[in-house]
Amino acid sequence: INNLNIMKNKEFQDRLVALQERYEKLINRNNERAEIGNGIFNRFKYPVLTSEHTPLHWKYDLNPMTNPFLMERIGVNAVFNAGAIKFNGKYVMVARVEGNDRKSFFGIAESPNGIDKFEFWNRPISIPESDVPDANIYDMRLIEHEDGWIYGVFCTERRKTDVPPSDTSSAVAQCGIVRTKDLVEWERLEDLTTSSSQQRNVVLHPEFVNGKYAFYTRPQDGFIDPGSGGGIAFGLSEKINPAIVVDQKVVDSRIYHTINEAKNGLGPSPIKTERGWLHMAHGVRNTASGLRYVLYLFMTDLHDLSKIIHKPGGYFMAPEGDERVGDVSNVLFCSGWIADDDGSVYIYYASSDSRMHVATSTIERLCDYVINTPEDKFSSKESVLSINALIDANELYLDEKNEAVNDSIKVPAGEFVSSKE
Ligand code: M1P
Repeated sequence: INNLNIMKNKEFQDRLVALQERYEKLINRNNERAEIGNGIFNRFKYPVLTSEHTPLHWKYDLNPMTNPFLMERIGVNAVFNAGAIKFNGKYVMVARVEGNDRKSFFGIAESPNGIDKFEFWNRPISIPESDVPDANIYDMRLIEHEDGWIYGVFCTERRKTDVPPSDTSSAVAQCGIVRTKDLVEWERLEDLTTSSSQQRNVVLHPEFVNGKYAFYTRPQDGFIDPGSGGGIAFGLSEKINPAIVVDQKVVDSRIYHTINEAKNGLGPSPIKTERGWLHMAHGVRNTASGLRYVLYLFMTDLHDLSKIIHKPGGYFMAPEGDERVGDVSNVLFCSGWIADDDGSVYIYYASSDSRMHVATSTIERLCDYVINTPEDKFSSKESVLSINALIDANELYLDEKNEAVNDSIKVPAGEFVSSKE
């Protein structure tokens, strides 16, 4: 028995050392820019948060007496759809952590530089419940509001009550709201009230609008299917607790034969720029291999938040390579970005409901992209016209073999040629 115990203890110790080494290596790995990119943003080689980034003490009973084989007792399936904020000089994500039991919860991870070395805080967040307990909570957007609070708006999912017992999958999604000053103590407010039976992808605007709290909503009839609803909407609430949006005005609707034909939803809270409010959203279309989620950008008017002033055609970012595969394949989803003081933008996006990545850009580049990318004009003929207009404009910069000439003499000195405004 003694020998057996010694062997078990050795197995435990060896496994512990191996697990710790693997974890430390992962946490301390340097990230690298992935490729030459498209000039709009840069991808990075490694995901920034995965299930492997969750601390060992969340998953393993570390007592050799009660867990002699050092088995994983609680599994973490995925880490994705994170909200993001710069807090105390650190790049912080509040990630959706999903256990093997399919329940999601929130975990805070921070990095010194925004691109690697993300490490989870000691414990997941304990979100207080409201009067009706949540079955599942996920996809928190973080908003530093001008009222002085940091808000977390998230989806709270509960089982539908008016269905027969045999229906074990119908659910209701609504918007839960919490607030904090330190990311440690979280106060739960009443859920957002709207007239919609289903509400996901709700975002709070960071500033007051006419002295009121402003929300972006996504009214839907069904849990997954938008039905007659869908589209990113905008509405005001007198108070934050309770927050009640009576009128939801659709700002960006679903459109036939576009990237958001099936549905869409706002991503993180918008970024204020000199040109307008910059928004990131996801657009969904149906395909023979299932739903495809891509990311797109648009800009709203500084003074009329419900008015889109620029909307590039097509997607900003779509799943690529390994990003295409995961629990729900062919999905990119973004609910967090950080605009840094130097104009850099860190875009935290999830791939295929499995892991988090970062892409970097700048406010200047994103505004240039949003303002100067041709709009979707809804037909193949118009797309060809856009390409021909670009070719015509490029003639000055092509040689007789139609190859680009790198001739600075042809660019008038001091003229910024890429902006049409
Ligand atoms: O599985 C893809 C995404 O599906 C939902 O988003 P939406 O309501 O826009 O369809 C959410 O469950 C989201 O978490 C998930 O990533």
